[in-house]
Amino acid sequence: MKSRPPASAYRLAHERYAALGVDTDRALRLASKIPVSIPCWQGDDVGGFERAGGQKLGDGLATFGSHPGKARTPDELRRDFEAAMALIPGTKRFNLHAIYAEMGGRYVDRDGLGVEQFRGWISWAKGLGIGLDFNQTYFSHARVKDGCTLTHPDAAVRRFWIEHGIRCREIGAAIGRALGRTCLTNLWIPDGVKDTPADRRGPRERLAASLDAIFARPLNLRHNVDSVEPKLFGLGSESYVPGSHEFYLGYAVSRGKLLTLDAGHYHPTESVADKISAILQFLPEISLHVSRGVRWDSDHVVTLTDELQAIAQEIVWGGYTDRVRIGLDYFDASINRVAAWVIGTRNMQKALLLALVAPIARIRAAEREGDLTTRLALLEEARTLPFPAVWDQYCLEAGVPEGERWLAEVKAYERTVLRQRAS
Ligand code: RNT
Ligand code: ZN
Repeated sequence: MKSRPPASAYRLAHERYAALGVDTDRALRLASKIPVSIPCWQGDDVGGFERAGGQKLGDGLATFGSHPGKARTPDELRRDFEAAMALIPGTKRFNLHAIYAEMGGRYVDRDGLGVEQFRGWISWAKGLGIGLDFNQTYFSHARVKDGCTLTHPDAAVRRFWIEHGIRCREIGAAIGRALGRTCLTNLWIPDGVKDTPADRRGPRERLAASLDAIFARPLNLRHNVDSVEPKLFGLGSESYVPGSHEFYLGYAVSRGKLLTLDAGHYHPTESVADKISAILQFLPEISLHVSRGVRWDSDHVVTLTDELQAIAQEIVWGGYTDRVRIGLDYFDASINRVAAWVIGTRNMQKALLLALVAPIARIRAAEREGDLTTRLALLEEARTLPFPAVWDQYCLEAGVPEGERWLAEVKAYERTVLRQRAS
């Protein structure tokens, strides 16, 4: 699709940015190398393929909407993602959950999963030249008891889920080894209670012990790295979540694990962007679930908000691109799911590119000199520099449609593929 020569709009933008000391050609090169991990679960409303027809979503997560054409099989999901990939510039990874196991006609429960159930995904990813990430699935299952898994008072419940945790790390390591790219295996549990608990200590002690059992075996860090994901509250866990931010921050720092900051998991006025440089004083690496919280939901499609821009600025301006594993986390069943992938991921990449072309050297110089007026003035001017021409150039160089031209392709895919799927 490299159909056109660099637009004159880009040449003008290049000059305009150069006047502020910014090299947009360099920014384009850097942006294209920052990987973004795209959630497989946006493609089928977090259903997975454990059983034909998908698993009923539950245990703290919910999707709304019934846009036609959701993927019903791994092949459909792969095909849909390839359609999205063709419209997304930059380096992409695909983020799997354990429920996306391919059973091949023989059901295996979560405590029995192994790499065999993920070979199809591995060879597909290899063919596309992309990396994979992985997640334990601690929801949508009968062994989630009273909304709890690793913190449950019943040792048999905990044992089942500890085994699942162990299996998934090993799958992650096998994925990383096979693809030659480190897999991030991320652990989130829905455990929590609806109303005020009488014991906040017990579940946290059990969680720490369960996690230690899951992580007991050291794995080659070139193959797999583990991350733990805190949450403030969830559906049905409004009053108490043992795996809170403080809990997992302490756990990650003391055990040398990554921490996953999900942008939808905090108080609405709390800035995830601000946490990045704080936590990176004490952890070598973190991972992100870039998301968008709306009232009580934490998983709306990522849009180009100030918060998203602030996150990208912290990563880029802080010099942290190799210490933050950027992943997205959202699921919306009310719009075309391929479009949801494209919109959310392109927004993440726009935010990264925006941060890369900001005249940060000038802004920081002003700050160092105590010229706070110039700092504010330039931060505000940076918002309306001719960024669209730079973004379009980025898309053209990546061979994907610029501007809104991707939408026509998604609409065509909806007509010819998605609407042909019987619901
Ligand atoms: C839930 C967590 C978790 C999930 C995915 C599906 O609140 O954010 O990351 O969204 O694993
Ligand atoms: Zn998340």
